[in-house]
Parts: sequence; C-alpha cells; structure tokens
Amino acid sequence: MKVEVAIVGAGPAGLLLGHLLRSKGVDCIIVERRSPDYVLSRIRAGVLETVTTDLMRQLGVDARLNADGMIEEGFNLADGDRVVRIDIAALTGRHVTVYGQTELTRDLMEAAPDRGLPIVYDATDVALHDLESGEPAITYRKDGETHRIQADFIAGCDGFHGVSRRAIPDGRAYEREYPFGWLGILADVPPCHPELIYANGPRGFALASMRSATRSRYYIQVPLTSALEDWPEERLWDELAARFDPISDRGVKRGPALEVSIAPLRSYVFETMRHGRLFLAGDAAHIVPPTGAKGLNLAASDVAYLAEALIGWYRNGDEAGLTGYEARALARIWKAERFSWYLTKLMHRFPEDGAFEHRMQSAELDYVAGSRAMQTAIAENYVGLPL
Ligand code: RFL
Ligand code: PHB
Repeated sequence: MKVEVAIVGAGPAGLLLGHLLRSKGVDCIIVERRSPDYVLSRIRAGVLETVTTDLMRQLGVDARLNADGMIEEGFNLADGDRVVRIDIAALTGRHVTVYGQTELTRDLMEAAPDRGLPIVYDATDVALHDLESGEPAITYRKDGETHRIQADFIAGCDGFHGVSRRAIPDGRAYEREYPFGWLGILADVPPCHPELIYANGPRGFALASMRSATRSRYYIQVPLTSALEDWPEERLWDELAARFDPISDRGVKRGPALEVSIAPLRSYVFETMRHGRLFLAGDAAHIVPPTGAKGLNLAASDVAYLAEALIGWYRNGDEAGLTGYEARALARIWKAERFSWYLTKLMHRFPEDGAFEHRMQSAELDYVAGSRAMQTAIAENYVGLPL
C-alpha cells in the first residue's frame, strides 16, 4: 500500500492531523495500536483553547461541540479559604471551552469514514522503516498478517509511550518528574461550582472541573506511592468535600464513580521533533503536567503547524514549512511547558517544601490577587497563546 502521509496513533493529534490533511486532498492513513472502544475509554483533558475549537470548526466537526461545549469566561485559584478569580473574558476578551477529550476524539473518529480518512485499529508490532530515505514505511501486524505502508512522510502521533520518538537516534530529552500524581474521579453529579477551581492547601492540591451541568470531574494530589486501592470512593469524596465545601457555590455532591484513575505528573520535551521523513507531534514529543490544561491543546497546535507544512510541500514543493516545523512548534511548546510548570509549582504541596516555600506560594497568590498585570499574564497563557 502507498499513501502520501502515514500517521501513527489515533489520539487527538493523529485524528486532527488526518482530517486537516484530508480536507486539503492529501492522501493519508492512521494506524492505531488500540481498539476504538479502548481509545474512547481514556478519560483525559477537559479544557479546550480556541486554537483547538477553531480547528474543529474549520473541519466542520463542531456540531456537538457547539451544542454541548461549555463556555468558561473565568477560573479560580484558591489557597485555604481565599479564592482568586481569573476573569479570562475581561482580561483577554476570549474564553476556553469545557468539552471532554473523549467527545472530541469521538467526533473526529465518527467523521473519518465520510472524509475518506482510513483508520486501522488493533494494529500490533507497529514499526517504522527507512526514515532517512525518500520512501519511509510503516509495518504492523493485524489478524495474523504483516502489512506494509509506504509513504512520503510519517507523522509520529503515538503519544508518550509510542514507537516514533524511539526511532529518532540523536534526540535530547529535557525532563522534570514531580513527586506526586493526580487521582481523578468522573461522576454524574452536578459540579460544585460553575467554574473550575484549582485549590492549594495543607492537604495538598485539588481541582474541581466538569464535563457538563450534570457531570463532574475532580482530581486530588496523591503521593507517587498511592494506589487506587488506598482510595475507596467514600474516602475520596470526604477529601473533596473537605477541600471544596468551604469555597464552592453548591458544595460537593456525591455519586457513583464512572471512572477513577491515577496519573503521574511530568514535564518533558524531546528535541528533535524531526528525523528524515519522520515528524513528531503531540505527547510523542512533549508532556506537560495537567495543571495548565495544555497537553491536548499543544497537540492541536503542533498538528496545525505540521499540516500547513505538509500541505505547502504538496501544493508547491515548498520545503520551508517542513524545515521550519520544529522551531515553530517548540517556540509554543516551551511557553506552555513554562506555564504548566509555574502553575504546578504554585498550586501543589511538594514533600521537600517547608514553611518558607509555603509562604512564598501564599505571597505569590497575594500578588496575583492584587495585580491585574499578573492576572492578565495567567489568563493569556490559560486561554492559549496565539498560533
Ligand atoms: P495520545 O492521546 O496519547 O494518543 C496517542 C495514540 O497513539 C496510540 N499508540 C500507538 N499507535 C500505534 N502504534 C504504537 N506503537 C502506538 N503507541 C501508542 C495510542 O493508543 C493513542 O491512541 O496523544 P496525543 O494524540 O498527542 O494527544 C495528547 C493528549 O491526549 C494529552 O496531551 C492530554 O490528554 C493531556 N491532558 C490534558 N490536556 C489538556 O489540554 N487539557 C486537560 O485538561 C488535560 N487533562 C491530560 C489531562 C492528561 C491526563 N492523563 C491521564 C495523561 C488529564 C489527565 C489525567
Ligand atoms: C479536566 O477537566 O479533566 C481538567 C481540567 C483542567 C485541567 C486538567 C484537567 O487543568
């Protein structure tokens, strides 16, 4: 089989890239290791920047996003009983949209057949070949047979644990691991507050988020040694009530969990994002801690740049976009890394921190509370830097 662009991974990065390329007539295929159900069972991001919602609109896959997406004009940073509201609409004239990654993924998956975007699910032993030649290829196994796809270019959109980054022999990783993870719970109960609240306090960090007016998403900071068995649902709800009852509008409502999971926190950037005819995009190349809600949005901006570069190459043989892709993407990635790291440091309890560091966090939030300039800096990063 021969295509113009072979994409590894059908997460948000791979799906968005596939649709962007197909919308301009570029012939491509996506090869995904997991099943469609498995891909949709991963509960992850919830907050979309306009960069991401604009791409969905440009692709015409925005019907459910327009109907169900919740426009958020502000969010809150809390510290003990104090709640500092960041009025993103007043400070930036823009907003973010609460719409689950699962829903965005579903919209892109369901639109794929009509747009002529083939997706091969359940592909095992995916391997990349001849990346430095003009005819790179992907092989994979499915239903007991080995398949080979030859392409002009390969897009590595296979996430942090994929094969693409590992196929680059001479990259450098810049990395910071955090000494805690986030324990998340999704439940069909009304959110405790109309807007997101990121809360820091003596018991650690907690986040109140949502998916709709009737579905809540909460997270708490847990030690890396914590296991799901340590957190029976009642204990988790007690903890959330202790954190959010004093500062939220309605208090925490309890209900059976639809999903509970623990994710470690990490900052990670891999340079280089290109090797011969292979280009990395999304979590394959970088990870941010979820505190800034940037991971999915960065995947979207990477593929917006990459699609533009590939389309330029196919339209008029212009290599400049491909040559410049990495520098353009990294400029935005490092700024999102900085913001996610900054909010993570401001809002979490680090085991190595003492009374001095807690006073520093408190002084920083004091300064934010009293300074429109600081609030603007936070708001413009949260809402997303321009492409
Ligand atoms: P994904 O979503 O990991 O998709 C990669 C796909 O590649 C497949 N794959 C392979 N396919 C073929 N061959 C192989 N060898 C393969 N290896 C892997 C995988 O099965 C998968 O389908 O990466 P992508 O597309 O780059 O998208 C990135 C986002 O998923 C990620 O950045 C966000 O979810 C991060 N994130 C958040 N981002 C936000 O923008 N806002 C948020 O509010 C937010 N909250 C979160 C998050 C991530 C979380 N976790 C669990 C990591 C909250 C959490 C808890
Ligand atoms: C979520 O709703 O899952 C969510 C929201 C904001 C974040 C991270 C996750 O920063």
